[in-house]
Amino acid sequence: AVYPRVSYEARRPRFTNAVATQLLDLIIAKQSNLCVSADLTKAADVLQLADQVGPYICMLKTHADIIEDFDAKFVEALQKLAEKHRFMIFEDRKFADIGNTVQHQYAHGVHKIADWSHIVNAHTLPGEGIISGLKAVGLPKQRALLLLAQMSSAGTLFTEAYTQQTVVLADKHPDFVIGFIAQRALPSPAGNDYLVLTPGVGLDDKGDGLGQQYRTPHDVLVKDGCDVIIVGRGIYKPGRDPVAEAKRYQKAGWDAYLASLAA
Ligand code: S5P
Repeated sequence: AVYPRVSYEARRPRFTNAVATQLLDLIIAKQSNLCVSADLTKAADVLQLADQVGPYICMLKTHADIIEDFDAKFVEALQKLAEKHRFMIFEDRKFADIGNTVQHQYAHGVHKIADWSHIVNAHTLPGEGIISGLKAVGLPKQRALLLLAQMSSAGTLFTEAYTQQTVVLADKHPDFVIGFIAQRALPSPAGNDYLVLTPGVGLDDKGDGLGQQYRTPHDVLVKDGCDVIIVGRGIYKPGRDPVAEAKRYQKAGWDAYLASLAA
């Protein structure tokens, strides 16, 4: 394989951040590298989906700012489901401002993301301050950060140099940055290990008419060495059975992981 696969077990001791080791433990215990993206606009619908797919996932990804009736009760219910089914919560906030501003966006406002989301993500466009700012809020609460190093959409402005610079920025904060949102494995010049979470995964569709591009679990795990597949509409699109689809993607993701180990 182009990207030699090391097992989740063997990589676990390489991480110092508790969220990363917890996530790897869940992946191994549940045999699931599936993150479901619950992009629904009603709190009850997000909670229902989380309860349905919970047994089959390692992580649930949210967009808190699209939930019309977001409140503290929703957060409490989501946390209960995360404990019941044992999955991590990833608020896909994609911070992109200066350090001081993202600190407020992370800790305060309506969503108080740092209080409930194990993992958040950020663009590196503003420079290192965005990581330092988020880390000052998140690390004391035992949280973790993913950096956007690539995107799945057509015509992204990400360049190879930007992607590489993002890895270099991660290498300055390996205690808080546990990985990337990217489309392939990204080796670190400093020798750190990072988890690569990959959106734009679908078994039935090629795109969505708005630039999203889908590849299969096999493509991203075997060919491109990624670690976690992020699947949204492939699982909850109207007409699809979320439980059946979650099981299907869990199996596809795990089979691809096993295939990549053997490759
Ligand atoms: O490059 C990216 C990064 C992200 S986080 N491409 C993406 O699609 N995402 C997110 O993954 C996006 O915001 C959405 O929540 C999810 C993909 O959803 P799907 O329905 O297309 O599977």
